[in-house]
Amino acid sequence: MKFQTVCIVVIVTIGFAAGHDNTTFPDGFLLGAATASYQIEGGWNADGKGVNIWDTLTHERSIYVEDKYNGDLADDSYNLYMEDVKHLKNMGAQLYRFSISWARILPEGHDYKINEAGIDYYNRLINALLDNGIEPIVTIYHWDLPQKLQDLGGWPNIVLATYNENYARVLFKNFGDRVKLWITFNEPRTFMAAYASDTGMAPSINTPGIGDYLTSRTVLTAHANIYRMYEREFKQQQKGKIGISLWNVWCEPISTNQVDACERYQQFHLGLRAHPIFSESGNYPSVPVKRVDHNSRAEGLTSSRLPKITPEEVNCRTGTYDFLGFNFYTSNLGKRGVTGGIPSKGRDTGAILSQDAEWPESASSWLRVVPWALRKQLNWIANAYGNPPIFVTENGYSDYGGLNDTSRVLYYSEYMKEMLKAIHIDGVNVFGYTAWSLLDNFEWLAGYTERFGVCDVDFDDPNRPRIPKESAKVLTEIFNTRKIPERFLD
Ligand code: GBH
Repeated sequence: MKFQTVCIVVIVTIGFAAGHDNTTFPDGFLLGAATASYQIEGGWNADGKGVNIWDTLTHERSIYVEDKYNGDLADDSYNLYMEDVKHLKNMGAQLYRFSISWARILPEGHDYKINEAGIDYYNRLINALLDNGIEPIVTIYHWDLPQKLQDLGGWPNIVLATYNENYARVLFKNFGDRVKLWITFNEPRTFMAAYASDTGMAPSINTPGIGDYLTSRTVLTAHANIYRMYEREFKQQQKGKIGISLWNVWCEPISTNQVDACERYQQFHLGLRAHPIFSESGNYPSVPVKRVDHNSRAEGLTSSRLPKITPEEVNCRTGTYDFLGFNFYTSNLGKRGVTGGIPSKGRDTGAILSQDAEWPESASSWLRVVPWALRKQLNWIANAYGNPPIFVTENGYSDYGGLNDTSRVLYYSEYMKEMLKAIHIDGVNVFGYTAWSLLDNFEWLAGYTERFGVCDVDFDDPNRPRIPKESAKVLTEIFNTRKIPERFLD
């Protein structure tokens, strides 16, 4: 504790010495916007693309999607990507985070059949970005698993780690000469939950407390193997950086005697993935292991539902990062208590969550506006993992649409202010930020009913015109001046 206090004081002094004020982005800080393939591309069966689990879910079980709609056309970025590049350029974005559709590159998931039209598409996009001075930051997997791999059981099947590594190699080979920032996975926490309920995200498989932990294991194996493979085969020549994007919701103790419930929540929802990669132990944090082992025994199981990490795996995993990607939107209130079926991760976690009715709402039931929580969460990460370089890969706000998005403008300015306090006052090592999202897009199970874009898209118009909202104009100002405008300072 003492040591930390000393560090913070030193950093503040350096900050002032260099002439920074707390509402200015540090030199070299990267600013841009983000999207994901299934949410924007469309072209679901164009030019040899294979079927993925979101095609299957939206076509066969559209009842799960709020407006029964799908990503068949979405923003049509498969054809209109130059429009996206134009808007990024107009905003002064330094970088663009997008994801690659696995089934567009490898229609069946395996690397024996490469779809050249898919390679061409991403080559055109990457080259257009670079021609306009925008750096690509590429997510290798943002939830659109090739259906053929789901047919083998999907992520709970450990063999997917190998197939995922083979897919990543195809990307490094084809795009690594120009792409220098890579993200292995977007939000394992979210897509592991897709194996814990049959009314949820694709593939919507009901194996709670088991399939979700197996998914988590496969992801950790794949991430580490991809990192090591890049080191062995590409890094020397391509000189890129690799991270993983983790999602978490801050947990604020509902009262001062409930701190342990929120700490446990952090360990289950963030620590289970972050600890093996970012801590020196290379292993799971101890609290979740003990609790899942205990519950497994109580349920009469001979082996724990949380598969152990072997000593060889520990060595391979720790330090497999150049940065920690972090997606952050909102906060919960937490207290001790048991919720969820037997077995389930919710039950294992032992925290009951709610939100404060005073926190301003968005169009998404889970998302309330709680800017200070970002600063607390960033500090939690910095303290837990030795202050690693953090890239905020997602942060954003949903409404029901419209160009005059005052609430989103406030959301961005308030969250950015808190992030800058974490950087300047607390010394947290955040080096980049991409706003979610560049465009209104297919918001998964919410379909097109919730809008996260800073550019409006008209989904009734087959030409999918994009129009910058008020928030895009404010981000333009922030990206260009590299500080929070005077009028948003209290
Ligand atoms: C991110 O997920 C995703 O990376 C991105 O693709 C997405 O568009 C963006 O956020 C906005 O949601 O319907 O009550 O079951 C953030 C985490 C996980 C939040 C799934 C919504 C579903 C809540 N998301 N969750 S619910």
